[in-house]
Amino acid sequence: MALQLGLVGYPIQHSLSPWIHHQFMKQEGIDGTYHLFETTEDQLENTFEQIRDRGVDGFNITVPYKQKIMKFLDELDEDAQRIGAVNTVVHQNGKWKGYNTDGQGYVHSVKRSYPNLFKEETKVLVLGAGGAARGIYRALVQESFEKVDVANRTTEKAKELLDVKKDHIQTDILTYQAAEQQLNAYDFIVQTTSVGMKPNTNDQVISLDHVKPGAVVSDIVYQPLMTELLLEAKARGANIHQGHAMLLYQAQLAFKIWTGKDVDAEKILEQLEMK
Ligand code: SKM
Repeated sequence: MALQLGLVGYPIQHSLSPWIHHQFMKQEGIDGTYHLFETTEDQLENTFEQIRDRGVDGFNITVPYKQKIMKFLDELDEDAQRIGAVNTVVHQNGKWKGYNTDGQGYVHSVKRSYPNLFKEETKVLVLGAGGAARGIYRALVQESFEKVDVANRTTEKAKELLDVKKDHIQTDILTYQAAEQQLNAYDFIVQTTSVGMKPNTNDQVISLDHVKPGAVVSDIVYQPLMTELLLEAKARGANIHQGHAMLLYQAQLAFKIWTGKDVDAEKILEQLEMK
């Protein structure tokens, strides 16, 4: 039987996940399809039923449903439970089990380009507190950093992230305005929201007036690859980290969950960059 995979979210027509997973299937000689299940929130339950009826083997979930999908699942992997957000679901032994591969995929993508960032004294700022932020923050606090701050439009929402914090890590919760003012305190700034994604490519979550030259500014948005935020970062002498590598490595981990196969992701990184 052909493998059936897919993506649930809104909007998702821009997604490069179908391309990535079709490359992985080709590499492994697996016959299959990665569908797009674009859905509004009031149709989410119907979409899940459709996925069940079609005999889908596994799917990814993206904005804005990484938390909302959880109530439809039978089981959660320990890390996904802790994070409180799911981006990968597998159908196994008649049960739907949720995982989160965002954080690990993200950290791997940054380590590849900026291995020297991963030390105690690097001051980290996470922008956003949604589903992707939860996975990324959780992965970052497991690294060697001493301080990982979080800024969000509403600080109430950002405080919810603290339940995945590790004891030895310090985290200040800030508004975006406060973060803008003290931006030169950070060496590594991670943009985790969908602000700036197509079609709203002029949007930018914060201004980088006070960014420290030489800091690394990372954006998980990959459509476009060069967001307004990254353009400003570059113009101000910061280093940039683009979103496509995270997409690739979270997909590699998801593919392993679905098929048990270790695919070679490096092989398609350059092609992905050209997409
Ligand atoms: O977590 C990932 C998701 O698995 C796929 C995706 C996409 O295709 O744009 C984005 C991220 O949310």
